[in-house]
Amino acid sequence: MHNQPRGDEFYMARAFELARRGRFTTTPNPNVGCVIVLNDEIVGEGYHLRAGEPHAEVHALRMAGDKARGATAYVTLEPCSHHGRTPPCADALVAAGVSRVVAAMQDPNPNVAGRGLFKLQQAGIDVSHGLMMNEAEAVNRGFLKRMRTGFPFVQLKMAASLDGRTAMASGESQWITSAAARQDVQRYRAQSSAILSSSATVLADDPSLTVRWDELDVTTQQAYPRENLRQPLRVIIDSQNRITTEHKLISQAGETLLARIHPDDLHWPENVKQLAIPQYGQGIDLVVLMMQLGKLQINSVWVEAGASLAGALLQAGLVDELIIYLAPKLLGDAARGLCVLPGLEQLADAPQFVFSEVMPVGPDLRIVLRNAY
Ligand code: AOF
Ligand code: ZN
Repeated sequence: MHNQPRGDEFYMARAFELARRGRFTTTPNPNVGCVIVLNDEIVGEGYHLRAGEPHAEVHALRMAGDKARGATAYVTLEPCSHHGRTPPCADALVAAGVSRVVAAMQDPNPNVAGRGLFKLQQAGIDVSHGLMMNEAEAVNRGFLKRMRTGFPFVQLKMAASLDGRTAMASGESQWITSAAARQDVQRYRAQSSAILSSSATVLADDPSLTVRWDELDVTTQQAYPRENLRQPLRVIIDSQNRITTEHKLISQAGETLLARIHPDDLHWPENVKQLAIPQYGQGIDLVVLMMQLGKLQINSVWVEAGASLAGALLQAGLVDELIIYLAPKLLGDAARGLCVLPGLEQLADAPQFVFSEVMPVGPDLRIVLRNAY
């Protein structure tokens, strides 16, 4: 038991803990958590697990029952005001007789955008927002970017030697980084709405580009029961129609999207779709691709590709975050470099980043960087 009343931040922190439980499954919806507190006691808790299923507030209200009357609801995102796949949470909070609502941030979804808070206020509820906003931004980077800009949040993953090389001159490249780094990649894949790669990578390595539950680390497995496993959309840039039904990823669980200049009329399995994207230079227009993925409600894109696509995405200004696994090896200057940046001649034009995290992962280092602007 406790004597001192616990502050708003304590309960909001709990709501964020709950929200994060949805991180593998809520896409295209955001991660949301809700805590209902009466007389300094938590009487209801909930989080959003999957689109189409109840929102966080509904779970928390169900648990609170009659104790919601006169209580305070802490929500990590403004309660919704619209009829989507589910009815408005603002109405449910009003009906339950909640007397105060604290939202970490407003929901930029144009269907909501302040109307949820307004509805609550109109019903005489004491409403505030703007608590732990850094957390609120961090937990839904993809959803928030898509709602604000129409574009998904893009993470570019690369693996390199200490001298920034990715493969020997011969092309030999498998397993530059450790098994621990590959396990870490599985966790990132599991949190992404989509995995993006190129036909060059598919032709070279024939990857599955799936999340394999058995390969997740134990902590992630505990947070993400096998029966909830979701396969991110696989997006393959295939401007020359080189992918065939023989490639491994085509027969994997989940959906595959082939981004092509000229879709063909061959008979593809029902979970494989083609998306027509205009040509730009040697390939497809990557900006249009990202915009189209946003329209398909893709919140976040995890890129695993070679030096050409990596460079092209960087030069198009489409990368929000770089994740580099650095192996403690030297491959020498004949080995292949991390990314192709055609036309880059002056240092002043070099893409620039800010380190945001450095973390040992097994024998390797994981370095996370964000854009300098
Ligand atoms: C909330 N609580 O737990 C979530 C919210 O189609 P629907 O009904 O699932 O609505 C999805 C939208 O609702 C989503 O885009 C976002 O604006 C909001 N998500 N809102 O009050 C929740 N997941
Ligand atoms: Zn809602």
